[in-house]
Amino acid sequence: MVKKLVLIRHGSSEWNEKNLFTGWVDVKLSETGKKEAANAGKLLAESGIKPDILFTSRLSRAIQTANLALERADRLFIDVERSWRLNERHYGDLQGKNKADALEKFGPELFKTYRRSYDIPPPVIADDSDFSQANDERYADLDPSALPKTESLKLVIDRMLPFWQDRIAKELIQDKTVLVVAHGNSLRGLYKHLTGMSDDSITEFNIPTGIPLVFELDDNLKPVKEPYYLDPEAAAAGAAAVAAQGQKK
Ligand code: DG2
Repeated sequence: MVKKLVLIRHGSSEWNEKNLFTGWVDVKLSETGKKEAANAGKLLAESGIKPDILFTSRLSRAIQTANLALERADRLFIDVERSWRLNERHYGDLQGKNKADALEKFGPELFKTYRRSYDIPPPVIADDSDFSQANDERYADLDPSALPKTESLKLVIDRMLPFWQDRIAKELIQDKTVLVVAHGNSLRGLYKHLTGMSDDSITEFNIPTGIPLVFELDDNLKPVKEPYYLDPEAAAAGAAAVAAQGQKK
């Protein structure tokens, strides 16, 4: 039996709209983002895909998106698990900074390296920064050495894989339809893992907000066909807008 995995990047957040690097900073959905989240639920319902279990990060923008989408799809009853391992990439010292300002400061090459290179993280964030998670109660259960101060995409994949293997893959193997609501970069990491996309190609790959991306997987959790968006046109426009971030204030 083909297994179904649906990935949704949360709807547009207040900081996406202000063009700020967000990472682990816990911002809420914007009004547009709430609409995108409900629309994701509508697309799911229209597709006939019925998630049995939801996995989200511990960040509000993903949780809000999942709730609004499942409400619209009339599936608020399904089981839910949240994990810091699905959190967005920790953006280090860039958290809270404007993307256009960063582009100006670093120049296009270093800006792209920090945003999209596979294994080069941005500078670390200081514990006393307003945007640090060093004393954030929601991570009090983590070993302090596991709490990131910056991350590359590679480091995101490293910390995500144990949760993929222990929890998400386990449910898929039992033929559950799985919904994962997370973030631009944590989902890029999962996409890379599932498709085997190269370190180079992933630098050009962007995920739009609020559009379900469906994987159909075989018994070994390998894609049986290209993953597809439930609204391909909107997804292409959304991905292009993400790629262009930094060019506007
Ligand atoms: C964005 C991604 O994460 O930004 O951390 O700023 O998906 O949680 O809004 P999200 C952030 P880019 O890597 O696309 O700049």
